[in-house]
Amino acid sequence: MLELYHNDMSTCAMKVRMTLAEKGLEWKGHHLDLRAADQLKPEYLKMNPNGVVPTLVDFGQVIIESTVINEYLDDAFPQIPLRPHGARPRAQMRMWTKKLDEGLHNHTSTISSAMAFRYQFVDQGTEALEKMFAAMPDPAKRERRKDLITNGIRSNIFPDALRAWNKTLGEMEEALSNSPWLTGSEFSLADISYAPYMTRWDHLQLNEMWANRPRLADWYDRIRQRSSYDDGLTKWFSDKYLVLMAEKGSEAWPKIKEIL
Ligand SMILES: N[C@@H](CCC(=O)N[C@@H](CS)C(=O)NCC(=O)O)C(=O)O
Repeated sequence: MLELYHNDMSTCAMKVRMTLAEKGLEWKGHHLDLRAADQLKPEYLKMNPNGVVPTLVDFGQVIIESTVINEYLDDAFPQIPLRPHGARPRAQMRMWTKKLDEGLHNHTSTISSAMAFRYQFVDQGTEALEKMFAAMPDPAKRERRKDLITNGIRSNIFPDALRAWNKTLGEMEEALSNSPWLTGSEFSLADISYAPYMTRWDHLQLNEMWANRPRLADWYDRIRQRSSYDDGLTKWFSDKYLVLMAEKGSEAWPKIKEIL
């Protein structure tokens, strides 16, 4: 039995849920409340020492890291393959997922926290916040979180995060110029991996970032038409988060436009 420790609006959890849905796999979910710091509880840290979601458990075997989990699922359940055929598209697929793991995901957290999620922490009180910071295993991430909660979009790291994503959206537009999917003719884990991030920009009202990128806009439309998108993403959307992101996203847009 597959068990997934996840969160409704987490981009990394969305990636894995969409993969499970594409493969038609049954799974049992354990939902973690990230604002209540469930991910930092000692029991959970034993499985995932990084204190993040998702974590997959397959008959007692613990797998962490969403990219690794997705490739694990593709190895363990090969009936519906999600890695493209051929060495070259497969290498491209890994380049796309590597980019997320080596910086883009952190940039996403920076943008999301600075623009919207920081407001969920503001009313938690100093004591609760200090307790959360103290429990965070990664000191660099702790400092980043403090900075973003305090400074929001005025944080010094915000503009670079935004520009890095804007550049990546340009690269996606380019990659889609000759083929329907990011690595060629086959839908793959690369497309799945970027679907939650486009969704995040959409929720934060950043659609202008693909106003002049028609292939990317079309890719996003086609991604949303897949039933796995409903099962892995839409079904889990939380109204509370959607309202917060839409409201704070619109408010921040003039400043963002200036940075871009
Ligand atoms: N590299 C990890 C990143 C996981 C991650 O950052 N998860 C976020 C949600 S998308 C999380 O659990 N955040 C809670 C926190 O940082 O306290 C992966 O791909 O699984």
